[in-house]
Order: sequence, then C-alpha cells, then structure tokens
Amino acid sequence: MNTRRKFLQQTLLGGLAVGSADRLFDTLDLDDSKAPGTFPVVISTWGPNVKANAAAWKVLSAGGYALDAIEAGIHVPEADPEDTSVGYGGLPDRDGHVTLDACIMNEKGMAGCVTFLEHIKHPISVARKVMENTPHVIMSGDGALQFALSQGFEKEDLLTEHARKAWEAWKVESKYQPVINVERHDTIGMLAMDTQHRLCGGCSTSGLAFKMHGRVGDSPVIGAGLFVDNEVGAAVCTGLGEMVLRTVGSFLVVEEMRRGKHPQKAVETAVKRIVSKYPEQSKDAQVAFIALDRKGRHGAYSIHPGFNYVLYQNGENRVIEGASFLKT
Ligand code: SD4
Repeated sequence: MNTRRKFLQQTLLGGLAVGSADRLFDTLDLDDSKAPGTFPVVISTWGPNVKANAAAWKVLSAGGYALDAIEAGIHVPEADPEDTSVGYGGLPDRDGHVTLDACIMNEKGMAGCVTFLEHIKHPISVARKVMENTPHVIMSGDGALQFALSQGFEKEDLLTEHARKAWEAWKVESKYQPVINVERHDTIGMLAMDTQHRLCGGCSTSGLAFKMHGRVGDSPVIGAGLFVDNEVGAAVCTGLGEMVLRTVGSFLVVEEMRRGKHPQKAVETAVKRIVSKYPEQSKDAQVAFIALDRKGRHGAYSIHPGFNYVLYQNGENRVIEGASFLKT
C-alpha cells in the first residue's frame, strides 16, 4: 500500500474515531486537485434561471439563510407565466389540469414535499410549510391543497392562455414524446450554501407536459429529484423523472461525493448509471444533474448536449454550458 493511501486510511479511521463528519469528508477529499470553491454560492438548473439565482443571491449576500434564498429564488420561475415548466404558466396534464410537484430540504436533513398540487402558485413554499409545520414529509393532491389553504395560500387558476392553447394543440394528436432541450428552460432545481455554511436545496416543476392525470415525477421525491446532506453536499436534477426515480439519482450523487468524489465526477457517475441501465430510453430522453459540495465546488452533467445551468459565486452570476455523456 503506498504511503499516501495508508495516510488516507489512517486519517479516515481517525476521523471516524472522533465522529466528525466534516473531518471524514475532508480526509476523503484529499485526492482532489481542483481549487476549492467559495461560498456563499447558489447554483440552478437551466440558463433562464439566472433571475432566480439573482434573487437567491440577494438573500445570501446579505448574510441570509440558504433556505430563504432557495425559496426566494424558486419563486421567480414559479410566478413567471412565460416559464411553461414551473408554477403559474406551467403546461397542464392531458386533462388540462396544471398539477405541480416541489420539494425542499434543509441543512439539518429535514424535508418537505408536495405532489400533484393544483391551484397554488408557489408549491415550494407549501413544501416548506409541510417541513416546518407538520410531522410529515410529503403531502399530495387535494390534501396538499387543503393544507396550503389552511396555511393562508391563495387558490388561483394557473392555466394561462398560452398553456391552454398548447394543450389544445397537443390534443389534436394526443401523443407524448419527450423532447430534448428544445426550450432550454425547464424544471428549476436550486442548491445554495450560505455564509454560515448551511447547505439547502429545492426543486419545483409542473412536470412532464401533458402527462397522465395523477402522474408524479422525480422532482418532489427526496433522494430522486433532490438530496441534501450538509456534511457532504447536495444534488438536484431535471429531465425525464421516471429514469431518475428508478435510480434514486440525487442520492447517488451525494453518496458518490461522500465516498470522496468531486461533484463533477459524482454527477457523471449518476448519468452513466442511467445510461447503462436504460440505453434505449436514454437515446430520446434527457436527464441532467447539478451538484454542490460543502466546499462550494460544483459539477454538472447530462445525457445529451444542450443542458446549461447558472452559478452565482464570487459575486458573479454565470450561465455555463454543462458537459454531456453523448456529444451530439
Ligand atoms: C419530471 N423531472 O416531472 C421532471 C421534469 C423536468 O426538465 O425536470 N423537466 O419528470
């Protein structure tokens, strides 16, 4: 055994002995040669979420809580009628209902989720209330709506004229086919770490356009669409949820980081897992992960080219083209 590896193993055992997860992670990460990141930091799926990132940064740069930053950031696409994949303006299911999925997870490992929620513009905030004001993790459908109303949320019609027309047009053929990155704005997944080193994440979506009524994707499912472990890192994803649900993708990314991988290597492992399990489906469907570790380093990777993400770090909000498994 070479001296370096021996040293790593000894320090790893030392880390375990004192029971410090921080130290355990630092020790495992010694192999990494890339420069450490900085924080606060916020990262989101898809370029158009540059505005969401800016809203989150406002909270973070003022010394605020990462969870507040996540909520403020995700509110931006949720309220935007032009964003047809999130909140108000989201494309409906095949029966014309806008049904929303969202989840949120904090630095203490607490989580709240809503699935199949109708009529509430900001599902991310309802998810936060589930986490903070109930003993539960997931609330769904009409129960989630009743809960939201009891918490003071307003019931609204979320189907915009644009979305209704798109649904009418879809009904002519009534055929669902995943289309890869055509619009380049989609589900928002956001991860943030604040000045106090608290790592939080959230995800919000109207899911697949024209999905079956009642279909729930990966986005509100902890471990699939989002996972946060403050001692290690966090991951969130976008794309065809069924492939992520079957592979528990975001949890896999975080576990890879726990084993010492850089976030970039960790997201690559999750994408490769999906491609190797579902080679046929992967030809026509996109999945993309972003990850952030507790050092503020990030990674992003997708099956197909065309995925981009937004990173706000060191005072700069940048849209970055992600690398992909397939090159064309
Ligand atoms: C879903 N993962 O409902 C979501 C959709 C999505 O980019 O992320 N689209 O399957």
